[in-house]
Amino acid sequence: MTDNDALRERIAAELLAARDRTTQLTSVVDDADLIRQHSPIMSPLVWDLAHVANQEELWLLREVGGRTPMHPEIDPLYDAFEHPRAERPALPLLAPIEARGYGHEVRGRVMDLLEKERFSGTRLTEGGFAFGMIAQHEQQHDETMLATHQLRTGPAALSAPPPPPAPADAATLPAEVFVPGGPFTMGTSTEPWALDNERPAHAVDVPPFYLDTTPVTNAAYAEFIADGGYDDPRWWTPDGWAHRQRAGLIAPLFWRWEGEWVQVTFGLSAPVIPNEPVLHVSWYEADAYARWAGRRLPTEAEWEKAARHDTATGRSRRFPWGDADPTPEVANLGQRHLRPAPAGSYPAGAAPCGARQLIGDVWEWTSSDFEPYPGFTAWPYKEYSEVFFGPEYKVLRGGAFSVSPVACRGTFRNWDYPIRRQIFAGFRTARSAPPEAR
Ligand code: AVJ
Ligand code: FE
Repeated sequence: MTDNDALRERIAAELLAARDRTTQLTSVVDDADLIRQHSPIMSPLVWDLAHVANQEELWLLREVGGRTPMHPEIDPLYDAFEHPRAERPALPLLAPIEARGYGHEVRGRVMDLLEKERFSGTRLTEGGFAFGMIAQHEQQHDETMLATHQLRTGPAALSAPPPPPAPADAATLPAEVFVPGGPFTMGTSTEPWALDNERPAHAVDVPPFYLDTTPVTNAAYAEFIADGGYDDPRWWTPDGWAHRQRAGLIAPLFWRWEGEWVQVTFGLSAPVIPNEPVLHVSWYEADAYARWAGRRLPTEAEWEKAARHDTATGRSRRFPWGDADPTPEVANLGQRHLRPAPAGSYPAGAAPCGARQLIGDVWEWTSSDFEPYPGFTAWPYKEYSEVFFGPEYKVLRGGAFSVSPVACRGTFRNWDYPIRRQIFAGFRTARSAPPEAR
């Protein structure tokens, strides 16, 4: 088999995996549920369904394949910049059966195109980039659709086996790990399907610091609540406190007090699991917790150094465990389970510094604003990253149980507003090493 044949097979498998997930998420509820808006901050599921097909048509059939538009009149409906999410239910959207048919048509033509693709001559096709970008795009919307499912009320529609129990050593792990100071390589210039905001690779000098070995657990977070953390402005930034007051925050989204903390997960209510990473907290809450704990959120550079820097060789790895793609033994990814695994899980996926679960389980808020790396150029379109750069978005790292492996790596950057809680976000905390530890 030639390298091109292997790439073609990998692409076909990734496109198929994405479509299987999309089909699953849009077939477990009825048409009325697909059309309904479950939250003003989310699109109706039927919008995501046609939007992924429309992006696939735009990038693979039109840009790569040079084909003429199939239905140019629907393009504006599925342009995320023309209509904010709250307006989308009122648009003359394709009905579920039409949206599925459109996706199927596009995919059939893409598979024909892929057969003859040589992956050379243009930057879009080099290494199969545009195909990888579209597989990632559909999987990103599959994650968004999973968040819509979590916001949806009514009988449970999704289920999955629980993650494996915590390994024996989880209870005796050190609370924090040490990451030595010095330069490391952040970002990538070689990962073929890395998106523009992950590029280029560049050296960053990171002073020595300590990082939590695992994400912050529900039990630890419940102590913050019980200690009056939500009522003490000392722990909050001014913006965070104003938001806490305005929004009436008292606990993570989907938590309810019933004599004990109870959490609703995809339509099922159950007591909060103490050793599970906390989920559905805003950046403001994560930041306040860290201050209460006498610590702080890690910067994005600290997070990536902990996850990728191999102190033995000085190289940055693709993932905490090395350069190999994720497997179920090293990380909780891909909606295989519909919740994070207990803190301390996946010893085989630990980073050289000893931190666990940096990839998978929960997205981790960092203290950093979403900004371009030195030497950044927008590619292939400004609306993926560039239009979002600036202080109003905070960076999240590491992916979650909700994220496909194709859209997750040590360099991958996600971002959102500091008030957002429907995303599958938790966090871990850090502290700078005192001078005597340097
Ligand atoms: C990278 C998750 C912030 O959902 O807004 C999907 C991904 N971009 N379609 C988003 C994305 C265009 C993006 N995030
Ligand atoms: Fe999109």
